This record gives sequence, C-alpha cells and structure tokens, in this order.
Amino acid sequence: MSLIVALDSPDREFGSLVEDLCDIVDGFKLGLPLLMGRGVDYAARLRSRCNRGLWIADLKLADIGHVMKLTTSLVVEHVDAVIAHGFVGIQGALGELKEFLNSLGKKLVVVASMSHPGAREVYDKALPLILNVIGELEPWGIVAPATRPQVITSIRERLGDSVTILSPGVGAQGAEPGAAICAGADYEIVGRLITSSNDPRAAALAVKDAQKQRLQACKRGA
Ligand code: 3DU
Repeated sequence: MSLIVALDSPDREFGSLVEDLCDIVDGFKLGLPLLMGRGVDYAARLRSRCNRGLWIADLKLADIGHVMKLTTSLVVEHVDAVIAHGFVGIQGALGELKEFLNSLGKKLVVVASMSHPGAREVYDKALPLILNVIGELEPWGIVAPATRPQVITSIRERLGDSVTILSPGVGAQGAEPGAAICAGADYEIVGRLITSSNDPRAAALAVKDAQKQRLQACKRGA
C-alpha cells in the first residue's frame, strides 16, 4: 500500500520516528511549520535518517514564478518534490516553477482540491478551472482530498492514469485508510494519526493493514 507520512510540528524531534518508519512507508511530507520552525537544514538531517522513498516539501506555493522559484531553491536540494497551489495558473507562475524543477530533476505537485470542509466554499467551485490548468501543465502529481473520495474519482476520470494523486485527510480529518486509494489515489498522506501515536510504527502498520483490507473490499465491489 502507498503511505506518505506528514511531519508538521515544529517542536517535535522527528529523527527517530523517521528512522522507525523508514522501511514501511513510501515517503515523508515536510510541512511549512516544520521547515520554518526548524530551518531547511532540518530536512537534510531528517533525510539522512532515511534515504529512501519520496521526500516532499509541502510549501503550498501561491505566488509569481520568480518568488516561487526563490522559495523552492531554499529547500529543493533536500527533497524530491515540491507542492504548489493550482489556482495561480501557468503563465508567469506554475509554468516557470515546473521548468525550474524539471531542470533540477525534481517533481512538481499541484493542489487540485483540499480536504477541509471549507474547500466546498471555493475549491469545489473552481475545480474545473484548476483541472484545466493541471491538464495543460502536466505536473508529476496532484493533491486531492481523501475526505471527499468522489472528487478523487472525478479527477482521475478527467486526467487519466498518467498523473500521480496524493490524498491527505486520512485519520485526524476523518477519512478512513484506503478510501482514497479505492477512489483512484496513488498515495494516502497521513499525519497526526501516526505522528501523535505513542507507537508510530504500530500506527503506520495499522494504516497499511486497513488500506489493504479496504482495497480488497472495494475490488470485490463492496
Ligand atoms: O491531518 P493530518 O495530521 O493527517 O495531516 C494532513 C497533512 O496534509 C498536513 O500536512 C496538511 O498540511 C496536508 N494537507 C491537508 O491536510 C489537506 C490538503 O488539502 C492538503 C494538504
């Protein structure tokens, strides 16, 4: 199963957690509070504890291309992929960022929609426009909400299999492990359910097990 762990808290020491989870997860997503609180060098220190899987800087960029490139350049050497918002569009923004990341052999992940309830207020209404941007830009990956699997399914139908879909919202935000994968996602992103556990390795293994069971059930059409 495909599991990426979100590390967000700036006042936690995540080194041993990363080491503990390294052989059972598919990567780590580093949030802005962590990167701002601990500094970008912390990303390198964490990565030295687990040099496998996909490492993502969740910068949630939404600016002109010039500034998004400046921000990205501060951390990009320590990660494989960077997350940006889709609503800023391509010209003078995501197009420049994608070119910059391509030149470094790094991946661009674009937010198509979000997992919190307020995403219905604007994001859901803007989804067709954002999908136009994504369809034209062809980023490596997109973010779509595990909390609303029907959004994932409609995005997968619209964009096809070539894009990688990463879905946050599992656990603390209410989605059950496996629901997003059943709906068409490639990875589920899980933060607090694992990082706040007394035994993060056992929590991650439980998520993987639940994903497997859910996927078997949805393949049977349950
Ligand atoms: O709720 P959790 O603790 O599992 O963390 C979810 C992570 O995914 C967190 O890093 C957050 O910034 C990110 N995320 C969303 O929760 C929702 C989105 O739509 C996009 C990213």
